[in-house]
Amino acid sequence: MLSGLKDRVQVKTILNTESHLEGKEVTLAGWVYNRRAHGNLLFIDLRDGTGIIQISIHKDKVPQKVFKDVERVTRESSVIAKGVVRSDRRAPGGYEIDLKDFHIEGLAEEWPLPIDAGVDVLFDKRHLHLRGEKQTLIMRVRATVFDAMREWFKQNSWTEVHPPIIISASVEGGATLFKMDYFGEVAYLTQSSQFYLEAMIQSLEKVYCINPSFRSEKSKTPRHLTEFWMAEAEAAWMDLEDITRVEEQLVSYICQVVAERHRKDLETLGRNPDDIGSVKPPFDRISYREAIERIKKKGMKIDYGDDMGADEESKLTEDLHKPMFVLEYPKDLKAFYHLPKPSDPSIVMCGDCEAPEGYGEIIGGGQRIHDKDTLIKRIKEDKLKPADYEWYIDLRRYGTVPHSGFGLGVDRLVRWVCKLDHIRATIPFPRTMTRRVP
Ligand code: NSS
Repeated sequence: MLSGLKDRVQVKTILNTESHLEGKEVTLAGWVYNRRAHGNLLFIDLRDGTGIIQISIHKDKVPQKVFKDVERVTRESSVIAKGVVRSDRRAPGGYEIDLKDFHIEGLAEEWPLPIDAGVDVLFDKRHLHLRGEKQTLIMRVRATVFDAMREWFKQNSWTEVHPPIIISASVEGGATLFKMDYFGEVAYLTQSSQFYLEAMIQSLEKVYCINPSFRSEKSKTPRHLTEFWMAEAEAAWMDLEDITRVEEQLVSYICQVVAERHRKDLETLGRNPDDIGSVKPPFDRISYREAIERIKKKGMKIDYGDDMGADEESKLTEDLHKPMFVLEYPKDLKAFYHLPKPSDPSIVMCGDCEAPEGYGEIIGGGQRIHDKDTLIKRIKEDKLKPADYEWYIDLRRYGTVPHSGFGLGVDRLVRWVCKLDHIRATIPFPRTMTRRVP
């Protein structure tokens, strides 16, 4: 352990009344979040990895050198502070520290992010911007979303698997593939791990993965990243309704866990935790046809057969309080692998899950084609080469079964849960059409 940090206590422990640290001397290590002066009295808000606490410094009660150091310390300097814990109802967390000793570890240069910094400046300096209170809370909620997903899958006997990121053929159409030189051959970054999950259900039946996915989408919208995180699941012997039930249970579990573990954080972010905590199955299910009718009634110009974009989905979901499924799209709007509806092959057995309050699509999924000849026909209809999908077609040659799956856009879910304007705030270092630094 670093010398001088032997008695270190983290902020969360001090603020927890059950730690009974009142009157005790403690060592804190962290960063200067804020500093204020009232004549002979200085205040520092000290931040560590667990929270923020106020430190008060009386000119008369500390050695001159300590007071001078506090006077010169700058915002975001890293410091070690020793002091006595005092309960104070006026202090933000109910406790504050009376400073005794102070050491500046790294004196920070002038903080380059002014209060009124615009979005571009904040994201140019994202490595620093991430220290903000709101950004920290979002990262905590995001981590809990990942925890909750793994908990739910584990509780329901799904096996986590690890598909490759470097792939050889498109899943969601060639237009959005990131291409790279692979020792003189062509390879791509994965758009979705779906096909690899489909290869693993014959041995494990219910599998999932949580992976980054990549799409070179020229979309400058508040819900598109070029590198985003998808939680994908695939199960043998499940049809569209079975997998839809899986999706609503998973989403509800995530929402309830986040609402329970992050009540205060959500409030700080401007999200009423009860909005999220009340999300429970079943979610409404409507057909694509019905969705188009609803959007039309709300005054937008759209016809049966048109794709729903962000604006249309916003309209469709603006009055909802919990997610809703839109099922059975025309086949021309979806990738080739979706199962055609037996009674009307112009429609496919797919389902998108739409988040409420205008947030729109968070999940795409459905039942897959499990018949070899139908699959080859659909690959050709989409002007793709069956040869590129040889191993995928193979899965239909050896013990094929009806099966279904889905992909949940985790960043989009975090955006909705945290009530954020833009998806870029959900991920530490967003990648968009115009950003790959830092
Ligand atoms: O294209 S999807 O709708 N579906 C698939 O990729 C399937 N192959 C998944 C599967 O069945 N295993 O994408 C799934 C979700 C979609 O609903 C969004 O929530 C999210 O992935 N998604 C994105 N999030 C952020 N940025 C971008 N560009 C993006 N594209 C999809």
